[in-house]
Amino acid sequence: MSVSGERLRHPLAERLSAGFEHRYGDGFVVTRPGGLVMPAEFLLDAQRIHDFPVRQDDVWLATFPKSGTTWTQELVWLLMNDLDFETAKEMCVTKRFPYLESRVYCWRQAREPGARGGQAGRAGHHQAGSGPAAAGTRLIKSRLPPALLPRQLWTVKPKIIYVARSPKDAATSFYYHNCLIHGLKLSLDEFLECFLADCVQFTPYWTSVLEFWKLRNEPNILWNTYEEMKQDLGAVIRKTAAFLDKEVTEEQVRQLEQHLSFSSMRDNPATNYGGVVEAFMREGQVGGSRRRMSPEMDHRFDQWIRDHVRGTGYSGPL
Ligand code: PPS
Repeated sequence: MSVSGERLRHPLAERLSAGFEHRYGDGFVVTRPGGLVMPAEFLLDAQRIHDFPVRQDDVWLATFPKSGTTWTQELVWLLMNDLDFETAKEMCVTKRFPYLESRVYCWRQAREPGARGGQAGRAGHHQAGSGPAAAGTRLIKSRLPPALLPRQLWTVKPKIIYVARSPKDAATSFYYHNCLIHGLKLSLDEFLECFLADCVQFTPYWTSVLEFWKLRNEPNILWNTYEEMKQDLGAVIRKTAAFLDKEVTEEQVRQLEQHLSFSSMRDNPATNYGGVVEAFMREGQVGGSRRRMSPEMDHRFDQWIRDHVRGTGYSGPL
């Protein structure tokens, strides 16, 4: 199937794109298939991603943005690398565990002749993009929904971990991420209004979450949540290790819990994107968003959640 897209023509999408100081000047598109809102540049790469060769021994991580991806990457990388804490602290997580569609975020640099992509883009191409010839288990993260992910995922069936997070917290975290990294100049409520209207990159939120929810009982899929990780990290470590066919002792679980605590990851440049952005690790709380958005927006979010969850049987984080 070929991937295409159409310009997203919505006043809130125009407002959002104008609110970015140094990104998304070309506006947003809605993809077909998938109905995903992405920066227009994504279409230059979408087919290559959809045709990306998958291997049986890959481990994939899929999430909606700001749902605990980095936290899970660090856990999975350590489980797959004999708990090599030393290397984990020396090398940025994005180099160890590349991001499939990273070139979208480095596209402007990448398409200029002779220009070098950003750190994530180089890592993505060097490792995730190196195709079937490269040796060893590949760890690959993506924020794309099933319809846009490499189609071989559904026939080759490697292990896939999905991490869900409450939409209010993910959306609020995404707002601060966009302000910090992409120079967004809107208020939180203005951004959330765009989010609820599916005008923000990587929305609709529900496409990602509900489609993976339906797949959660497949033997090659593990469904985790940010909220579970906050509540009982040890249990998520054990569950994830079992899924990856790795044995961990209780002492190792304790070491992992220590390494993966919010304060350790915040103080660790390899997980806090040290030298690239300030304060990637922002707050690390469950429910913190309700204190930040207005009561009206909180109310609108509740209604929006009810409307989308009704009839789906969804019991993930809300
Ligand atoms: S991204 O950019 O999509 O890859 O972001 P992602 O890693 O998915 O999510 C970032 C949020 O996860 C929080 N985080 C943690 N919380 C608790 N404990 C640990 N160890 C941890 N690691 C990352 C991070 O702070 C972001 O959430 P907010 O709410 O913004 O603090």
